[in-house]
Amino acid sequence: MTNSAVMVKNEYLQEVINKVKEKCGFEPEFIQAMEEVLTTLEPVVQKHEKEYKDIALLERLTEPERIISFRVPWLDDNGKVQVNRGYRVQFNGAIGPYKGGLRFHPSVNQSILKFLGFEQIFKNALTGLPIGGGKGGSDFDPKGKSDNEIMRFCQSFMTELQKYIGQDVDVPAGDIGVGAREIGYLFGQFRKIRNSYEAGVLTGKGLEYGGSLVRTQATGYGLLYFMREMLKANGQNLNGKTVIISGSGNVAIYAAEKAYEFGAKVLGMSDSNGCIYDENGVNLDIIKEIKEVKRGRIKEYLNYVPNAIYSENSGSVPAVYKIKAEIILPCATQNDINLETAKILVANGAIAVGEGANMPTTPDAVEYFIQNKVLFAPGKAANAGGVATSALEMAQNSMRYSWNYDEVDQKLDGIMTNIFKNCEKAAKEYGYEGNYVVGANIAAFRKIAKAMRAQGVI
Ligand code: NDP
Ligand code: 2IT
Repeated sequence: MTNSAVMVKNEYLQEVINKVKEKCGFEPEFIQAMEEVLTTLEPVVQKHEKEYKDIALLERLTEPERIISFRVPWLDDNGKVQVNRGYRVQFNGAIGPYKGGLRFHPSVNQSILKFLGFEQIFKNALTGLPIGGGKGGSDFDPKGKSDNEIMRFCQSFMTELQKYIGQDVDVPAGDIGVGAREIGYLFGQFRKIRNSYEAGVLTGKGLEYGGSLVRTQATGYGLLYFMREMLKANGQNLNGKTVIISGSGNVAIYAAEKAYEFGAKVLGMSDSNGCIYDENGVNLDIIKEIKEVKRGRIKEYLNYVPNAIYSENSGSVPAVYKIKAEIILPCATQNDINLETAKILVANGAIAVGEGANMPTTPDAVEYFIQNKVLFAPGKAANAGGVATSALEMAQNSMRYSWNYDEVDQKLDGIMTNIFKNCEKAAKEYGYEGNYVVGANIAAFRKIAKAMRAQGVI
């Protein structure tokens, strides 16, 4: 059902998949995300085929409303002009203003941003909040750049982006390589150019200038709230479980924090170079010091805990996934867990996988987990806590008021619990009990399809 090689029987659906593949042949990540979603929608499309076909619903759903691409020139510290490419993919605004993060990473291209924007439509629908789907970013590499270089880049990026965004139009936030520092510089430039304090134009802001409590923690905490519900529904819990987490950025750190709160033990974390293994449980204060304060490499953990083990990545299985654990939380990037890795994880006794990252598991690996009865929490549901809390930040900005920590955290917990219940229910309704991949896609799609149909052919 989730394997992209599987042909669907419904002719309309297959025709749309084929057309998108033909048109977007050079966008492998987008095709992967599109095919993963569309193949799971077959039971719904089968039921409403004529209705959807008449209004070209799937054709419109797979075509972004707008893609903006622009030049980003900036001066480095040596006075040399550098040029990057910026993007914003405004994929679908049927449910609310386009909403989704900005990614700054050298790998960024249109395919990656279309995959992320497409996923975001569904994720945002699942939150139950009024936000459409979008994503943006740049091939800019923040690694090794000075604070001033980051600021000049963000200012140049926003000088162009500000033409296309607004609190009722499109609301960017962070993603890989974009955190509180970058959002601050982006917001400052937006405010200077527009001469207007439109706090709701960006989320993930600092608490002093319109940010929301819990937004920093939200994706990681939300992932664990979803995991708690998924385990509970299957007669399990997190207490005493061993955990491995890929990544050591925003999502990974706060996933680890909540995992500890729920009584689990994090044995390993990673960055793009390699992983650390600490049999006593990874010390998060040290990880925060290395990553949030020093912006260093995870290998530096050994300077603090000499008994820990560092393994450099090599080959097609990232080192962190060779650590034996029960709960697997991929919180780094896409296509991190392939079939080979999935087989190792299952052989090592994994009981559940929770995608903190977007599309970290390849389709054949997802299939393998599900076949082997490993509980699988798909990213568009399990990592929706970040964008949900962004929507709560927008709500607070509109009210010109802020909720306290417990209020936001309780709302986040409620939203994640609800998302789990909706995925569980939709899966069951269509005969896929326990398959939260199918459940998430169908629950989200039904809402988007209704909103699109109601608004006519636009
Ligand atoms: P960060 O930039 O804070 O951290 C990214 C982490 O992933 C770093 O540890 C990075 O290591 C690691 N990584 C490993 N391989 C790669 C690679 N090839 N490309 C990029 N990073 C890599 O990002 P976030 O924690 O915000 O994002 C992590 C994932 O979670 C992404 O998939 C993102 O789309 C998703 N996500 C984020 C949300 C948010 O609110 N921030 C919300 C929902 C999903 P290194 O430092 O070596 O590059
Ligand atoms: O992938 C994601 O959901 C994010 N990077 C967060 C987006 C947001 O608008 O908070």
